[in-house]
Amino acid sequence: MKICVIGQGYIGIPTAVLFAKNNCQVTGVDVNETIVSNLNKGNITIEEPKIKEILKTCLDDGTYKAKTQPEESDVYIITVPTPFKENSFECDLSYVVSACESIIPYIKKEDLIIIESTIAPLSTETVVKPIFEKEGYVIGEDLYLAHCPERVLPGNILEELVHNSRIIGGITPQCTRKATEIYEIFVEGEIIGTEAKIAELSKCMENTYRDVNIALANELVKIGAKLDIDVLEVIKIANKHPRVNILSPGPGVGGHCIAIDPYFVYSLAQEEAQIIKMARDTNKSMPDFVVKNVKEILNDYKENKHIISIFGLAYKGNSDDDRESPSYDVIKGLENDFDLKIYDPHIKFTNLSFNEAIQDSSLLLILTNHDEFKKLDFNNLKENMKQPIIFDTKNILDKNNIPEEITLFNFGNLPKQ
Ligand code: SAJ
Repeated sequence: MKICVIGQGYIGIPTAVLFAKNNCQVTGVDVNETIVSNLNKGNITIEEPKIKEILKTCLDDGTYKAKTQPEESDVYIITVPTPFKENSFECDLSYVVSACESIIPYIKKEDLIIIESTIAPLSTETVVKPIFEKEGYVIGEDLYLAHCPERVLPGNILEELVHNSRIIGGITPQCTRKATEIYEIFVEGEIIGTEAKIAELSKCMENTYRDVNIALANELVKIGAKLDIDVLEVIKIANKHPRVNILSPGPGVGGHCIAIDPYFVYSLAQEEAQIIKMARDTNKSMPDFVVKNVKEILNDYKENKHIISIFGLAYKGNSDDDRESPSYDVIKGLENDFDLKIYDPHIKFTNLSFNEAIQDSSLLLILTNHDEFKKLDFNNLKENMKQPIIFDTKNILDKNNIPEEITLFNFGNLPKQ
């Protein structure tokens, strides 16, 4: 079985190596020459457990190679990014379209094409299918097409690719059957056959569900600040109910998925998708809310240029991924009034050490839940910060473990508004 995986990013690389590990002959294709040459040397730019070792084995076994051009295969899997268009919120399919066009010279009858990239509902039918029909193929008879959205959590991708359930949305039942056979190669979770448009909307709604739930938690933070109620305690207690699970509030929703996919649904049904849009707006308002509270905490900021230690650029804990990270909006809101020292042990281009980042600082602002930030050296903070104040927007520090001399703010005890 020869498989071409177009797009060697967070999803494309793990998918390619899993097929390669399971005795398929895999070509990982990416337009970026540096990524390709690095992959061929066994170097990986993404931070993901076990991936480097598996890539090395596949390169040694000759089951994986990376190239800048596709080559003739039996299966083509598209794993390229799908951003949204800023002005219309529509799903930008340009990378998917050019990936599909790039395989046209190589495809032949009986081949299978799979779109894994998250796409707006109906895109497989109305945008992708015509690209191949124009070449004279009848989809479902001599070429097979399916949308099989990836649903894995960065940080745990290899594990989830194998064990999560997998949605297989064929354009016809025969397309679904063909794509099912492919994922059976390594998927141990349930394989759910359905239609392409159902797969598309299910995937978008999974991420939308999470966005709406996070927005509810973030809205609750604002309510708590107004009513002077510790909402972190409220969430803890409410979640003891067997059918309640309010997610965690934070400085905003980052990443390339949850902060984007809800717009794909909204753009197609703007009047109907009211809650979806409101949730996006609420989550997008959180960086400003953090900035406003920082200014409350350091309320003499107009007279004194304070140093703030920004802890975390990555959009999620223990990750090196800073795509759509709310930290950038927080930084934008603070940089004119404060001297910012940015510290993130997972992001290579932030080169300050812990000590440099906290020296003479008036506030340590936690924006990412990296494990390193959960075990702070409080003596060091007391000795070297100008004033030992922490604002923990991710609720990773337990107030009961903080020494008396350190002031801790979080979303449960914001300064009086
Ligand atoms: N976040 C909160 N509060 C929470 C949970 C998350 O503020 O309680 C924030 C995080 O800090 C982060 C953002 O949301 O900034 C998203 O992080 P995440 O870890 O929840 O999810 P992603 O974006 O990394 O991955 C999601 C996953 N989708 C769901 O859990 C429904 C993953 O399974 C998808 O495969 C992925 O999107 C994707 O590629 O679509």
